[in-house]
Amino acid sequence: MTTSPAPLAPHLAALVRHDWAADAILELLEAPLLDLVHRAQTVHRQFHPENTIQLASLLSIKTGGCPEDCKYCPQSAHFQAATNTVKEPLLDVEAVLTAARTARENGATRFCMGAAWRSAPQGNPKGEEQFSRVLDMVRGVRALGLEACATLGMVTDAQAEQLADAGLTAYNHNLDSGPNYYGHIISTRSYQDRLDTLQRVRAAGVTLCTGGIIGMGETLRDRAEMLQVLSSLDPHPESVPINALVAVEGTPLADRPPVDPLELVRMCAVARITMPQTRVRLSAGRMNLGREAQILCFMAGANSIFFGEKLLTTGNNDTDADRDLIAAIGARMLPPDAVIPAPAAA
Ligand code: SAM
Ligand code: DTB
Ligand code: SF4
Repeated sequence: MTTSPAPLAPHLAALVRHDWAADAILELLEAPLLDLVHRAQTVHRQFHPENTIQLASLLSIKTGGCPEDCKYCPQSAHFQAATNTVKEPLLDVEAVLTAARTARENGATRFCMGAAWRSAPQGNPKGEEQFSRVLDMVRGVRALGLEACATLGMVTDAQAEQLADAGLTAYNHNLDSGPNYYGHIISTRSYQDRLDTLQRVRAAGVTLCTGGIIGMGETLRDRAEMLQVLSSLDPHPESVPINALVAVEGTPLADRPPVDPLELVRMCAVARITMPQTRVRLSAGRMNLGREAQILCFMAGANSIFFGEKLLTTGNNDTDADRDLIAAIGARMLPPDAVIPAPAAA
């Protein structure tokens, strides 16, 4: 049975808006940093338990050979000859569940499975077998008491419903950038394709995890426009990953300069202000941040990180260092009983 959340008090409901203008968001992105962080933290404390950080673990369940041409991505077949990515077919269910058990033992409450597909497989016996394997992975991860997230590219209505029936908590499908910059980064699908998939997943009753990447050469306005689109979704995405580009050798964006950590702080803060109830996840690029910059991101409203020494194909922060950081600021990991309940009556 799905339980609807209690209605918000009027003063809080007024903060949850779907009509943010890109200009107003741009003004926030340009505001004095301390004002911005103060405002974001004020919003944060009205909607979220303080000092609590969710750990999400990632696993690449199918690696490389993707037909899309996302210029940042080491898994695109267009650039793979020049990157060091090793292609891996879809993993077995048991291998995935072993990784999920380890993630749970380490304190993760969400387990995210990423596949380098343009769209989830279907339409022939091999595709059907692969998709049903993914459904088994989802059931297995949920049976461990973890939130299950999957990112498989585009899905049909029927696939979204099957994922919901299997108990999938969240579907990750990033908008990556603002609608006007998107075409500079990806040519093999449109922004509208992304929005359509999000709509299908939402209609099936699965929560949305959708965010973007900074540091790809976009302007501040492009970032504002991305946050405008995200905050116009009604309801807001339940989780928004904020990634800084991991500039991978062999990809067209390999030479992009590193993102200034304060830019990530600003993005987290503005995501928090414009989407007060959302889990804001400080995602890729965290290895380039010192402890203080990460703490500023938490001050700004980030309340989740990817935990584990690997993202999909690239490295992530050392797990002991992450545990020490959480302990040093007196925070706690989101407890297992705060896991989002199964979305549909499975
Ligand atoms: N193929 C599926 C898709 O694109 O939705 C799922 C996997 S894809 C690798 C998931 C997300 O990872 C992308 O949407 C992008 O936002 C992020 N990502 C990929 N490579 C990245 C990089 N080098 N730096 C930062 N984020 C990256
Ligand atoms: C998201 O927004 N970031 C994660 C997750 N969702 C799937 C992926 C980051 C990938 C970074 C590059 C890599 O490791 O291949
Ligand atoms: Fe990489 Fe996903 Fe783009 Fe494929 S669709 S190239 S896996 S980001």
